[in-house]
Amino acid sequence: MTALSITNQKRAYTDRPEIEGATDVPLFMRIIGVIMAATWLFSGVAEASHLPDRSTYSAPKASATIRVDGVADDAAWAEAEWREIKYRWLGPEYTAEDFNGRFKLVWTPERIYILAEIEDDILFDGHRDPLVQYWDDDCPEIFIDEDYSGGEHQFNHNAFAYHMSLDNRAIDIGSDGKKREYTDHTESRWRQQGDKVIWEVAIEIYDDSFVDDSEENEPVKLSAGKVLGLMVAYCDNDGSELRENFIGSESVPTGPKDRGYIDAGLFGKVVLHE
Ligand SMILES: [Ca+2]
Ligand SMILES: [Ca+2]
Ligand SMILES: [Ca+2]
Ligand SMILES: [Ca+2]
Repeated sequence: MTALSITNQKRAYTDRPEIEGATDVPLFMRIIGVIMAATWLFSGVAEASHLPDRSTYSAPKASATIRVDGVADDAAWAEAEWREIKYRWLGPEYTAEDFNGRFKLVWTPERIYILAEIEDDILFDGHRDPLVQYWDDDCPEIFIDEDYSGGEHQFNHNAFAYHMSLDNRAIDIGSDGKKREYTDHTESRWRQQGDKVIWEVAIEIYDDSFVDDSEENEPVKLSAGKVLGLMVAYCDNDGSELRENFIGSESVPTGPKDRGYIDAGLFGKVVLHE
């Protein structure tokens, strides 16, 4: 579809703990992940269900159909506000040319729709298999907590962390601790427009009763007044073994900044309105 700049350059970054994605990860590392989450969930710092100063996003109902095609000319997008992806969770300072991103959100009773506008100097897919180190390839990450409950969600479906791969699949960790595709929850298309990547994703919303491999799962019907937890982030890699930056739409004032895949208490609040 587009020219992906794939390089063989492999630089070892050792300053970031990599426990995301549990398959192939030793048991003790998984236990460390759970202890980390428990520590933050039950420490005095995070007594409430969410960290302080979460953003609130008022999402309008789409007045017309959105075509998920990586082209942002759908009338419904004009009704929604931009929200910046600006908090540096991992990696060194970066330039606006290296990464700049923002998103907006609208909804229908069936799905939420996210439009992300991303500037990234090099698009990189170093691990062609979408289940291998998916967070270390260029990858928008969409975190959704159906009921804005907050809380731990690493190996359960209290919340989802959809990692959108460059081939438009959605990956997260299942309740068995293994990496899985949740592509059937989503519809994803992106295209380059000048120096920007326009990425449209439609997502069906599942609640915490979701069971992996069950035929019985039904997405939640959305309506005005509903409150969800949400953040959008971007894993930026420009040719390294591990991602170089991880940048999100919510601040993380305390604790490990990359723990959104464990702790739904970081998520912002989305309120659906007519
Ligand atoms: Ca479109
Ligand atoms: Ca970049
Ligand atoms: Ca929840
Ligand atoms: Ca990149």
